[in-house]
Amino acid sequence: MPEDFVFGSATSAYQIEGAAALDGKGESIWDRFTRKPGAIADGSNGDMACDHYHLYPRDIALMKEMGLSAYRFSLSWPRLLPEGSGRVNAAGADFYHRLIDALLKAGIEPFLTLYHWDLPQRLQDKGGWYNRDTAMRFADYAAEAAQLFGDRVKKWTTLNEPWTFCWWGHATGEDAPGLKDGVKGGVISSHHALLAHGLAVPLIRSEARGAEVGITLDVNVTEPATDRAEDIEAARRFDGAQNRWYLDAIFRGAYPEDMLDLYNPRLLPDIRPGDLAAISAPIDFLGINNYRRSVIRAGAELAPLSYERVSPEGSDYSALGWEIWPQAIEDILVHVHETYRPARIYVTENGMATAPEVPDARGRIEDVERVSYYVGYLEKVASAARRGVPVKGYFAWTLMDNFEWALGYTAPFGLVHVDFKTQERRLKWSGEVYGRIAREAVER
Ligand code: IFM
Repeated sequence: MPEDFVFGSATSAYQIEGAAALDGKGESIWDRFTRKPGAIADGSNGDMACDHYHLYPRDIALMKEMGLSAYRFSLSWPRLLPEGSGRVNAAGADFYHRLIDALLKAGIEPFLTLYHWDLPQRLQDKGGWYNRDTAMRFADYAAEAAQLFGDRVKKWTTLNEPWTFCWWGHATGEDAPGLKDGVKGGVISSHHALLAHGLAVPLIRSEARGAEVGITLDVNVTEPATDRAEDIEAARRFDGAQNRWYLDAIFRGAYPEDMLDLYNPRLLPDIRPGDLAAISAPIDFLGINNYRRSVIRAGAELAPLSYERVSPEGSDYSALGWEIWPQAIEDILVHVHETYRPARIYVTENGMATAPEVPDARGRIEDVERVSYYVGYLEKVASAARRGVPVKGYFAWTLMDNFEWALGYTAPFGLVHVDFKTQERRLKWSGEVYGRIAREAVER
């Protein structure tokens, strides 16, 4: 990997912090959603999660032991601003001050994400991402956070995966806030989320001097399952909804014409003059989260997107049924670089879920499949770098087993095993190997 390449791990606030109602934290949409019967596979929630709120020094020690040079985490918006705007919760700010200071002391660079899905419930009560005003409230929150932490945090990400939180939260309802409003829900919430991003970028820059600002998108190379015209068209629509809608808006200041035609007029959001200029505010880096490729054929999902995801025969799959296809990460990196030319790219998430794991008789977790997943994908990231993609870092998803949203605690992704009864942490074999790669794979 190039000289300045960073190896890190990533987490998000709701998935690890716990302390859901402690020290003045406000309620988030995930606190509310997890109370809904049947919403979460194992009936669990993030009330305690990894108790990172109290155990963060131990978690930083583990990162240091692995030799990681960066850590990507998110702020809990309602921990900082319990009502979503206005009053700052001093205890919440204090937690993040301590976390950031401890990271810097350990020589680990903080990469801060402002929004990883835990919207303050008070804003949801006013319409959440359907309400244009949420974009303004996000911009205020971003400015406040940049004022508080911008002296020490120099890498800022506005949103994590707008495709996922907008579509699975508002179109299909499997994530919070659980709305099943179909394509219209996905498109309206996406427009307001992108506006929130665009309004926040200049504010973060002016409050956090010298900071680099970006956004993380979950983009996938999309391939038609066959060469039948209807499958090729379905793959184009899916690519338009998941990838081009966000990338074109951010890098070209326009939504893709074919998608505007598809949504027009019934499913279009209220796009006002100046919105796309704000959304396309220049960014310093693009974060890419990638796990698999999307193989698509015509089908019944989310009309008029009307697609179906196909699991190609003969491939290996993770415990979530996601295809293990390392070439996907090289392909998406090269594609985004060639098409949109972001100044820098970070792989802000990549990793693999297994079935729940238990230590063997020697107390070890030899997660061979995860080791080979990381080795395979990292080889392809290196190959993209050799092909000229300005990829500057890689963050394994995830530091430790945690609350995997609607799947609860049934789908561990961690480099570190967590015993959720005792909160004991144990480095897995993948953590050892990833640490070795982090220490040795950079030309210095
Ligand atoms: O756990 C999630 C994360 O919060 C966002 N990206 C995908 C991960 C695995 O599903």
